[in-house]
Amino acid sequence: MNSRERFLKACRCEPVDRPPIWIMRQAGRHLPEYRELRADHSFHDVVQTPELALEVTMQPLRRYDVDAAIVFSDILVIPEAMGQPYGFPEGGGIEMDFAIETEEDVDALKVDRVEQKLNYVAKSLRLIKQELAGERALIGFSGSPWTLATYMIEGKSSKHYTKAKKLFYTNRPLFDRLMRKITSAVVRYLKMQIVAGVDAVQIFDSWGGVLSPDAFAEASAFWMKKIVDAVKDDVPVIVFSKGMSHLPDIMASTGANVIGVNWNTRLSHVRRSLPENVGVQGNLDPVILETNEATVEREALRILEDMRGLNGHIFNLGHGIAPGADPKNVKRLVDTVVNFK
Ligand code: 1CP
Repeated sequence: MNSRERFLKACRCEPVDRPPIWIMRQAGRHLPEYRELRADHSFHDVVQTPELALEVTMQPLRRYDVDAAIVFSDILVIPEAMGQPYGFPEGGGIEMDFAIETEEDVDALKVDRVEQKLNYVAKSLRLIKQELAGERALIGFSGSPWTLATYMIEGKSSKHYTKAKKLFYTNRPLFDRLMRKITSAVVRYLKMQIVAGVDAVQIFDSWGGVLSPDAFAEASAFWMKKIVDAVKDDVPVIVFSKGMSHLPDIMASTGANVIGVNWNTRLSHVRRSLPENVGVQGNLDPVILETNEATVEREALRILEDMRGLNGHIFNLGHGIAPGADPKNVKRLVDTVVNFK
């Protein structure tokens, strides 16, 4: 069983020799070779130049025996392709060129040329696919409509998501109008990634957990289900709504094959609360990768033992890796999972 087969079997809750592993945001700032490359190229350059995106995507695969690659890109390429560019302010986080506030703003967003504008992602995916040669799985991704909407409505990274929530609670017609557009752009984008050869896709709903259960169902899960319905016949879909794994019924309503789980829940409990054919992905606390190798191994084994005998587990962190993670610790994590019997 090679890595790609192991990963795909786990997505379908079939038995595997050991859980597959990859790490959310495995390429990027925790790797010195990434920081070195970024000294000469802007983030946008790396994302939009297929040869550079290939290089950065492959960097973690040279160091670690992860079972999957995830294309180097960002969730914010969708608003950018719709006509709302983003940048990086001095103090960190994200800044959009403007915020979406009115009906005119929503109507000005374009959906029809998303594939052409994001064709560089398709090119990167073809290069990566070739390099992986069927040995390791290739994951494509998108932001969820809700998570993208938070950036688009707030106009930047946010702490409390007040503008986005207010629009949802006080102007549903306008909120839904925006969500319909984002959702159809995401569907077109993921279909393009599938044509380019991805083995699976993940929807990053990083800010789903800031909503109450009913608001989450209507503002996020409802729209993710439309995306899952549109692509699930082609490839397995992983839905990661950070901070929502205590509501497995709503998570399962998205129709996802696999649910991403944050670290504050017991993984086996979530797995048993989901329908038999829905797997889980997770859920090591990313901070553990900033400790030491013995701690990493002990905490990884805790999760592996908790999940022993249960199919449908993809090992991962409970959220993206932090820039402060030590590559030695990451290697120990991956080796612990790879050697687990
Ligand atoms: O080079 C740099 O310093 C820029 C930092 C960076 C990186 C490495 C950004 C800006 N994006 C990325 C790559 C990225 N982003 C990947 C591919 C890397 C990989 O997985 O190997 C992926 C999957 C993302 C997805 C992403 N972007 C998410 C969802 C994932 C998550 O961790 O929740 C989110 C919320 C973003 C927005 C974003 N892009 C970049 C930053 C710094 C942020 C977060 C800003 C914020 O906190 O609001």
